[in-house]
Amino acid sequence: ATDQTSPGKTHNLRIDGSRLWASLMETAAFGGTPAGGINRLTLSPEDGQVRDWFRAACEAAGLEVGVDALGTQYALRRGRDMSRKPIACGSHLDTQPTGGKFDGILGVLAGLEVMRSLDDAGIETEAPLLLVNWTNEEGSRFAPAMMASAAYAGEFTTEEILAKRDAAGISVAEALDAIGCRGPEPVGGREIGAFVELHIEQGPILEAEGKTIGVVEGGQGIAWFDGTVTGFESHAGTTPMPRRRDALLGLAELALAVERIACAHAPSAVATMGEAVIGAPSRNVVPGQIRFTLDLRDPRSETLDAMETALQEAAAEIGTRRNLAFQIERIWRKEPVPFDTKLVAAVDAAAEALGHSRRRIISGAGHDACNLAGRVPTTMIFVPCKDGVSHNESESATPADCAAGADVLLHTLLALANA
Ligand code: HGY
Ligand code: MN
Ligand code: MN
Ligand code: MN
Repeated sequence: ATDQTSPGKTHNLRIDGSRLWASLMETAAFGGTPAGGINRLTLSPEDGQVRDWFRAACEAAGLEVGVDALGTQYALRRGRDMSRKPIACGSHLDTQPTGGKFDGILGVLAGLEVMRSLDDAGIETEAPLLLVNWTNEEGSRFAPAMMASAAYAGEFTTEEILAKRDAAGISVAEALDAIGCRGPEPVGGREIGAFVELHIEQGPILEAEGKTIGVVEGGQGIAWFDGTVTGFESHAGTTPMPRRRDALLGLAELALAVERIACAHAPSAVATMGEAVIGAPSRNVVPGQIRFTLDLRDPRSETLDAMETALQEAAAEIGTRRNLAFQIERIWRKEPVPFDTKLVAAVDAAAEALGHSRRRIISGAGHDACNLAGRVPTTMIFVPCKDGVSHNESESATPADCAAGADVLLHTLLALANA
């Protein structure tokens, strides 16, 4: 390759937006749903299919693909100076059960498109580049979310993660082996010089303000809880209302209390009771036990603390009044994380040079970048999604915005790799 690393030579380089869009639409078939969404839970057969597609596409683009003990895929593009740590990009290929075509996979396929475009232009970077598919970002099947990147960052041991089980009792180890994607590399074994993740915003701000690029300054804090509320099963026809210990009514009161707790810290705090499963449900039995989950978020740690205290107090008050037993345990907490200011500036400069409207923003969603930031210089790039909707089958984005995000990714990576 001719010496194409000098900035002037790459200034006008752009990714191939239609090739990126074609890859997004092609991979949407893996776990595609009749409503046009994607149901591709981590380590499901559909996840296995998209991983195979991804490996083949990386190899076709001349990348060297490695896999670690949690199935995370690393695709390396060699640079002129292989003594330097690679500049990485990527995201995740797994989705929520009611997922869409862009959450996670846009960051992975935009990274692939960057590699393809550099190849087409015969450009060699100084530092190597690395494209990563992190296992189980969504946390829907196996908690916590952003699991493999958390292990990479040293927050969990590989053994701890392999032992985690889903609702059907299947362990991460068994699920990895079921689709044959447990790799030989140790988790965290690869050095990364910097990590830049492109992602849809999954919120309404960029679209509402007519901005193309979100220059992400950090991620908010997250706290996850597992809870049970225990009352007493009894006959639907013969149990007078005042004598009932109805677990569902208690949980309903708690759900409304949690909404009030979040609104007390408006506009930033959010709270979600995303799962509630009645044990032994029956139309003519007063519910006696319910298992539920809670997800609390805010950009400030102190607010998360205050929300957790208020939650426990509300549960105690409802439990006493309704003669119910609440058991609520925090199973995961991710502190608010600031991204690397130099990298944030590099994204800003790339978006400016490309002439894209932009604004600084904090991520409401958790991302693998939020874990990487604990170990390597990290930042993110956002593009809008329609109506700010995500974790919904109707999730959508435009070809132009996806291409704009990928171009900002391309030029941010070039700036970092040739610095
Ligand atoms: O929950 C999250 O924020 C992430 O998108 N899984
Ligand atoms: Mn995501
Ligand atoms: Mn998601
Ligand atoms: Mn995420």
